[in-house]
Amino acid sequence: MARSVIFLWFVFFIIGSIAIDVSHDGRAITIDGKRRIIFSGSIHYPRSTPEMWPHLIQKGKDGGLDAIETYVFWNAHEPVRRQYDFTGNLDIIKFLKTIQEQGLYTVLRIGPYVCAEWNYGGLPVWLHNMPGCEIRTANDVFMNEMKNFTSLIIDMVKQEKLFASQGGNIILAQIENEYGNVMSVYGDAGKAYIDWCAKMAGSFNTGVPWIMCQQSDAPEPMINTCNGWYCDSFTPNNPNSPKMWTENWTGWFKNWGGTDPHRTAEDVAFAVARFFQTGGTFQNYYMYHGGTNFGRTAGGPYITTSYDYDAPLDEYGNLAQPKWGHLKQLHEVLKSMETTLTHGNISNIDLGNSVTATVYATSESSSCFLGNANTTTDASIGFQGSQHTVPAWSVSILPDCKNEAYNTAKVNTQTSVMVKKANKEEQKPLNWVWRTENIDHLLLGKGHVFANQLIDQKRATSDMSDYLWYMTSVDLKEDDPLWSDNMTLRINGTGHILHTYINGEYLGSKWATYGVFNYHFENEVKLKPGKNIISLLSVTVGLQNYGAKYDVIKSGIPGPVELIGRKGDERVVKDLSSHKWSYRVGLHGLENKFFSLDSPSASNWESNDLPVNRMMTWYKTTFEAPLGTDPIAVDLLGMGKGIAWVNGQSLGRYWPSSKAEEDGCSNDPCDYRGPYDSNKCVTNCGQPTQRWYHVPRSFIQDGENTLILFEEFGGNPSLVNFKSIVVGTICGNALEKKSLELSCQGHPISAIKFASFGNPEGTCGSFQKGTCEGINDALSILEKACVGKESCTIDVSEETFGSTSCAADDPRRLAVEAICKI
Ligand SMILES: *[C@@H]1O[C@H](CO)[C@@H](O)[C@H](O)[C@H]1NC(C)=O
Ligand SMILES: *[C@@H]1O[C@H](CO)[C@@H](O)[C@H](O)[C@H]1NC(C)=O
Ligand SMILES: *[C@@H]1O[C@H](CO)[C@@H](O)[C@H](O)[C@H]1NC(C)=O
Ligand SMILES: *[C@@H]1O[C@H](CO)[C@@H](O)[C@H](O)[C@H]1NC(C)=O
Ligand SMILES: *[C@@H]1O[C@H](CO)[C@@H](O)[C@H](O)[C@H]1NC(C)=O
Ligand SMILES: CC(=O)N[C@H]1CO[C@H](CO)[C@@H](O)[C@@H]1O
Repeated sequence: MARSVIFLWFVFFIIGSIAIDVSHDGRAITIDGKRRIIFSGSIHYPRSTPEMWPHLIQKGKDGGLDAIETYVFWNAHEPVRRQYDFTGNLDIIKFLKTIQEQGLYTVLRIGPYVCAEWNYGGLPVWLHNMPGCEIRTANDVFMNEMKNFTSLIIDMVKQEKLFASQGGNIILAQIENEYGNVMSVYGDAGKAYIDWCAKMAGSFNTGVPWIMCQQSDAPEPMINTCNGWYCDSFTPNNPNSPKMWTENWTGWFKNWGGTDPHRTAEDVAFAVARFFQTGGTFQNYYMYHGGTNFGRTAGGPYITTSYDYDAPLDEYGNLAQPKWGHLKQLHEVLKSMETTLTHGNISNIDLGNSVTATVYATSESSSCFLGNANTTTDASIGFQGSQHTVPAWSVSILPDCKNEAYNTAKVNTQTSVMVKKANKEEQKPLNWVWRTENIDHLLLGKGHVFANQLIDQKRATSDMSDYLWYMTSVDLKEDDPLWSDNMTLRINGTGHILHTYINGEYLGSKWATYGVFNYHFENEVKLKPGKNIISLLSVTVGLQNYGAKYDVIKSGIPGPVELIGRKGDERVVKDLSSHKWSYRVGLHGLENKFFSLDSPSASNWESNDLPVNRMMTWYKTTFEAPLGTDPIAVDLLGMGKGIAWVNGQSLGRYWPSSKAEEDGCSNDPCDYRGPYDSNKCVTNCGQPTQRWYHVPRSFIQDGENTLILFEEFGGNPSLVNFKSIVVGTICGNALEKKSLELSCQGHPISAIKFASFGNPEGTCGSFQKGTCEGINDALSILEKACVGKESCTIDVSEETFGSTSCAADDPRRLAVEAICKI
């Protein structure tokens, strides 16, 4: 017994440490000498929870991914210089091991600049505040810190033997990120910096190739890679580098005031298929699971708390169908062609009107693509003895060059319509208690720090809080040239949000919007003779994460702050910018952890006279969590803007009073044809930008739970409620000869609402019978096969549904709408 245990341990030890050789040639990444097609998907560990990781990664694996890609988030791990946090959802080693346990590879994009709509692009603000530091250029202070953090991560990973060269699963690593987009602004120092990055990365001896994305001059042996919505026309800068796509944007992110972006499954599949048609061999979905910007991690400014990204897995971790399934089928087909795609001779045949055939031929077999990039016209192509219809903006894949195994525009996967389900216990309204955010001493102008200038908010707060008070006083005599009955306070701010108070009275607020860097606050003020106190609360909503020298873009109030007096036509302007200003970082309630259940001041809440629409107010309630395992969201409709916590854990910023722009949505179904951009196929116009906030199951306990809200703008909590997110309806619309899988993702199918085999019309929710139909009763066939089951698979064929009178050239389809039991 003992001996066999030792023996097993020995075998495990040997297997566990067998080095995997990762290299590349001009065609592909090679793993142990074999050229590979690699599908990868981005999942950022801090945007979910350790409890969610195994499920997300499993769903990626089921969807046909070979690898998970993540950035490393420096400012999360080192919030204060040399003080590290690798706990909870920042436990990167645990995340990497979870990927390894599922048998997938990892692509580790260390950056450490990451962009990613992440606060300040992932760089710590203390770095910006270090004397003499210049970020992302040949600057010793910066490079020393970057090297220090990068070495730390590499050491941690090596310690756990996670690089493929050590027997682990990390096959590629990335240094810097999209620097090529901004490098010219940095001049020669930029070039020196990127060369230094390459040299430093090489010096780590990780034994795996390094990549640089969007870096057309990536120095050897770095592989330069492409990011974008399409990368078919990308060519690496070295014939020995394979064609790799590190960011295929599966959708887009959302900003406060913006609409919900959607990128169709057909268009994502088209982009991927074209990439492989044109010689690509490594492809990563950005994002595969977008997730949630918990706490203060959202970048921007003005990136929302939800980072759903319209990715194949939605924010809550559910399969976003049909995207997930349509891509899974694409991966299967391309994988079946791995040998021809990575070894075959490539020949292209231009068929005109933007139609191209591509043949990958080895001596044993060949595989073909028929790509139609024409945005409006379907193509009818006679190719190698058979006839093919290739819809506009689609690619047909013919693994044997004869039979179409997949077309990017023909979706044979179910569509899932998600619903929010109320739970029984929660029908009764929540009981709220409240307390005031105490700002009295700030309205009196009493801060902690003084300066005779306006300080950049990043510098004053080191980004430890969204909130910074700027306070000053103005002594006015009635004979002051400024004095008049009609005075104005004018402030040039970058915000992102400003609340102003004069002599203890609220005066007004102002904020900019996404993509706009400045606002001008201008309000009439009533001043009094003698001392007047001006208190300004400046609030950041995620620091800039992108652009050349994005790091020095000012936050807070750069000034000028001016008082303007008017006497008749005469204007007197008094600039207060270099007055004596006093500062205070943060809020009283945040400092005293009102959101924490074990804070010493946790008991001082009031239950009477619940205020509504009152600024600077804390609210607290208890709730029973919805039972079961379905994901949970809290509806914050009615609230203004603030921060939400469940059982002391931050859900992130909320801002339901921010409405998405009115224009840009259309009632017409989204046309997948033509180049995508983030303004295409948007929804949610005129609605709250984000009304629902993810409450991870792991934040919840059995029995009573606590929700605490800090309301900055003023809101009404009476509508707040919790729901679980489940699949409500599923629709299928599959072509003959395909098999259609229907699944309610963890719940049984309770009824079939519609089923027809033939030429049914309409879309999910409005299917109608067409002019021809199979003679067997499709509805009862589906009922028999599916009702009561969690999933079922239907063979879409005449054998199943009987003969039809459909015209021979009219492709027959099965349309189904089924209801899930929720
Ligand atoms: C990082 O800097 C600290 C000093 O601040 C030093 O002790 C440590 O060795 C450095 N780490 C590396 C990997 O250079
Ligand atoms: C698309 O097809 C139409 C009709 O054949 C043709 O007129 C047009 O030039 C094509 N467009 C492109 C970009 O090839
Ligand atoms: C690929 O092309 C080369 C050069 O034209 C030729 O020598 C080789 O035999 C071809 N291989 C196959 C499998 O067709
Ligand atoms: C104060 O001056 C502004 C700017 O000239 C003007 O628009 C406003 O009507 C004036 N208000 C009063 C009360 O006179
Ligand atoms: C307002 O502040 C921004 C950012 O510092 C600056 O670029 C701009 O010139 C200022 N505007 C005025 C009117 O001073
Ligand atoms: C150039 C650019 O915007 N790059 C970004 C592309 O995609 C995501 C946006 O979601 C960013 O993380 C990239 O850095």
